[in-house]
Amino acid sequence: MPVARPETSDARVIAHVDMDCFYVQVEQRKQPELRGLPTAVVQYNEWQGGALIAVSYEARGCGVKRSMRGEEAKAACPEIQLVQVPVARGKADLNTYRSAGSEVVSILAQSGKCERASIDEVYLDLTDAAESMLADAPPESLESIDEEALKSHILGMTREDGDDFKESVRDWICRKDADRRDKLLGCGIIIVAELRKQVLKETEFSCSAGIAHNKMLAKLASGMNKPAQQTVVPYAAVQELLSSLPIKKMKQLGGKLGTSLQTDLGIDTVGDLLQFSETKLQEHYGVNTGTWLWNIARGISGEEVQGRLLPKSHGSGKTFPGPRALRSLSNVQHWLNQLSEELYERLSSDLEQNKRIASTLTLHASAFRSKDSDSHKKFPSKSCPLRYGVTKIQEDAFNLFQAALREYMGPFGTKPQGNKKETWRITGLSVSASKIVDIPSGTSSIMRYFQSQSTIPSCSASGCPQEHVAVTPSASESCSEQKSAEAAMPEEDITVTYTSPDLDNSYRDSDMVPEKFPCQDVVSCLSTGAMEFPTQSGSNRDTPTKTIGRKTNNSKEKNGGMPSIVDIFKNYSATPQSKQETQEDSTVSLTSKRGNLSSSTSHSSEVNQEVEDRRDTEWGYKVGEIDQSVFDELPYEIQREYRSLLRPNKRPNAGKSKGGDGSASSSIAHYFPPLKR
Ligand code: TTP
Repeated sequence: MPVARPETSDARVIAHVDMDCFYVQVEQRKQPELRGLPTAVVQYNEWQGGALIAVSYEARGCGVKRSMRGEEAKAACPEIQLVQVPVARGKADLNTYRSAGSEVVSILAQSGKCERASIDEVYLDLTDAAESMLADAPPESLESIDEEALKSHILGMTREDGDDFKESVRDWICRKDADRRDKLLGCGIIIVAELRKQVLKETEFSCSAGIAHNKMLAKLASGMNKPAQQTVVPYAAVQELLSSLPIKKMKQLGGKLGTSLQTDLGIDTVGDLLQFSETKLQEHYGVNTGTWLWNIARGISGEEVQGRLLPKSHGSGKTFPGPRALRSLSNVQHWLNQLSEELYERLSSDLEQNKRIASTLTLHASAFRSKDSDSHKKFPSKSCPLRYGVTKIQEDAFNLFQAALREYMGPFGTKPQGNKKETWRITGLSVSASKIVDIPSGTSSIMRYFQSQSTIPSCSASGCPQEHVAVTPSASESCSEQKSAEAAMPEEDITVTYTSPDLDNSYRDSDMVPEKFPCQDVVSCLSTGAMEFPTQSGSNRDTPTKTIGRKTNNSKEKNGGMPSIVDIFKNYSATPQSKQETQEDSTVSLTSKRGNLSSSTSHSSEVNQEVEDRRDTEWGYKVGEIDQSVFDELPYEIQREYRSLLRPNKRPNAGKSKGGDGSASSSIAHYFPPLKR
């Protein structure tokens, strides 16, 4: 079946910037005497000197690898300097690295659209900058070209024997007869070299970069020549680059899909994919994946640079390998408390600094059962609406854990020690917060609003509350189970990277969606809204709930005179108004009430209460101030609802709530919940 092709965008200039041995560089900046010495950062764990998580290039030269432990590294390179990762709450504390990454991002972001892809990786869309340069000061018109640019590796560049490398690069960049795509890349080379020098000067960190016409190719190129170098993929070199590239090296093919391509279709390299027609690939993997595979085999990727400087989710995790595995509920609770504290700290600073709120709390764990034929069964991940407040997060995380444990252990109970046949061990725990959105401008009291939430029912240990509480933007979300096979823990205590096959790819900063996750990755999909949450029996999706914004059909009359957020959006974008009307209507009030919120009490009393409550706490919401990016950042189902408001005729089940229960379709109303007791 033919599918719309993504825009090939081969005249775009995209860079992928990747810091070199990042944690080591951060530690070396702290301790300059370590510069130039073989150095490695080791995990917080003294066993055999701790696992190495970052290795300097000097140490790599002596044969030290990231897969080693401290003692092995010492044996390979006796002069190696081992620096322990900073520690807080008995676990690795990555804050220093996060801030260092932010320093880099703030420099790079000045050059164009910038997407922070992980703790030490950034994508840049430099198309505009390159086009301006080409128009105003093309490379051939420059008196000299910076040395750093002349050191670039240009894939497929031909050189005669004896040609000077830098001269060849200069010629390539300045070719008058080059096509426009190459000319733009030539400008990209100069711009990226300049940026990398600026990063080095201002932060003391070196980085490498890939420059190409799309993100996929730029990412592939950035790792090809490290450290402190840049690699360019001209359009003409794409096929050669891909033809020998092992299929598993391709982003999103490191997991099951890559394995299936190898075993089911006998594909070893990306180039091998070319033998298969689009229809054939679609037959095997479905329409979208088939088309996607067909495209990547040709170096086509329509993925845009997102323009996102802040993380999509926050997470805090720890692993308990080998004998450290947790085996009692009280131990699990202890660690969940630590992790939740850290998570809350980060949520609070995100709220404070960036005016952003997260709405979903997810618990991931890895575990094994002894004396059990099914010992590889995955520990289910669980989510519930996120309630602001450290004790609430702690409570909910523990309840989610217990619900997951019950499911994991099956009908024979969860007693770890009581029944010798059924014991469990937890080898990794993490809590993460996702579905993060900006608070619209003009809502200055919202922080007080979130900080003042107190007596709200939590996810119960039996699973999830029957009636969810509209305390967070997506309180209509039910507790959910994440079945994805890729549902790995975001990993902070990185030892797990080397010990648990479940967790491969889930390294680095847990607040970033790891680049290497396939789309079905939990964190990624939560953040992008791409994941469907399966309904869990007993969740509020099965339970009729009433919500003000939806029940009143968005009408002011029915809503006790108070417009819902749905009305605001509707008026703002769908109904053009005269200037006079716009001015009159452009400021509406959303009411907030400190204290308990419930989404399923009597509607009329809620409305009356709301009217009263407006006197208590309220914030003005200027329609003209709604930042359009708010919509893009909204969870998918809310975007969908919003968009359906813009296209009322196409709105599915207009006037009805999804599934007839009123809960699933109330997302916008829940998103900025009206206040009630
Ligand atoms: P990477 O970018 O994968 O590696 P790197 O920056 O150390 O080295 P390179 O020059 O080859 O890019 O990871 C960035 C940081 O993430 C790294 O410095 C430490 C951390 N990290 C882990 O904590 N665990 C891991 O398993 C990996 C791969 C990285």
